[in-house]
Amino acid sequence: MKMTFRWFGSTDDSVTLEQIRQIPGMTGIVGALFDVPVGEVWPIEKIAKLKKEVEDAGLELEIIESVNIHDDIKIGLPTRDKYIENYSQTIRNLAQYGIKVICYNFMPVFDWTRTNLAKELADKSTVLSYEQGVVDKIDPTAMLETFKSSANGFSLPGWEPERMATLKDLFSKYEGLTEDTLFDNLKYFLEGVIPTCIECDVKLAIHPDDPPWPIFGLPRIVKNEADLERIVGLVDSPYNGLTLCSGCLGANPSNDIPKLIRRFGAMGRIHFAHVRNIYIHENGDFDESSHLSCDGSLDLFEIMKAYHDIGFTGYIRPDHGRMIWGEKARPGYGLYDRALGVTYLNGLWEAIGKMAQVK
Ligand SMILES: [Mn+2]
Repeated sequence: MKMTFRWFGSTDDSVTLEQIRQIPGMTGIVGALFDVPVGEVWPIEKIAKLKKEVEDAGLELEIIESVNIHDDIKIGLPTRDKYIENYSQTIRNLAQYGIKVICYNFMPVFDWTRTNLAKELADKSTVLSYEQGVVDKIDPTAMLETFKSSANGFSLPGWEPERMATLKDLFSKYEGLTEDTLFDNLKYFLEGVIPTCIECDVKLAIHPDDPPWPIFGLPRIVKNEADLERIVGLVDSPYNGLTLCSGCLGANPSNDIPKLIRRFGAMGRIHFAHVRNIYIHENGDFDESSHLSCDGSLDLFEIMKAYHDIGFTGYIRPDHGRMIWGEKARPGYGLYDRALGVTYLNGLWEAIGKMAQVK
């Protein structure tokens, strides 16, 4: 595996490349261009600048999270062909600079949803949390306001103000869209871009829905094993792959994460691993916990063992962390707790590897 760390760029991240470089075992950055509007081609010059910046810091830039999909593609509007062509051109541009994997999601309107970005735990650390009762009652616009006021001044990927300004309009465009139509639209998108992926040797890796069930009446199609199976079958190519996010899929206790890793890993379809833990309450609400198995509901040892057993050589990142030690950062994306997560995952990996040799 290649240990990586998500970074939002020199102007919009409290964490520096130098700090990331000093985390033991760190090899690369999970980067993106956050100032290119969704649907537009990522310009060569901006990609080149990011690549140089990361490499000058002694790190690699081989994976992008995310190149977002324009809503017209997800809705299936006639204008989608133009956006699919733009996406293909972005793939070509990224390939020129050594990008190997592109993470994306296919969630209507919202990339991810939480009801509290700073829930205080018993140890006074704060975490992102989700309460279904709040989502059931709240208007999405009101949720956006809550997010803005508790994001410590940082932008939140997927909740960009420009896009959210048209929230009502977006919701009306998605009206009547079913899971089946969304699958059809994903297939249309994949059939459009996978030939370019093959030509450029860039693998796509779809991120699961967060949380993995429908919210605000919008359909979701990356929720469970059956969905993942359907997705990898839409275009039968290793370039049509997955980002296996343990914290997202794991929010539904019937998703057996180690089983999913073994199954789709054996098919060579997992290109990116997001590994984090969550604590699921009795009513199904959840908090993002520390990575340690005993702090959450997921067994991180079993998850890392599954990756080890499939001989995983792809990219991995600690995903989110708690806010600890007085750090002020983008919620979920501070330095300290994610660095602790990396060290824990590396520790599990080393132990599992050595134990396997003893046998
Ligand atoms: Mn994730």
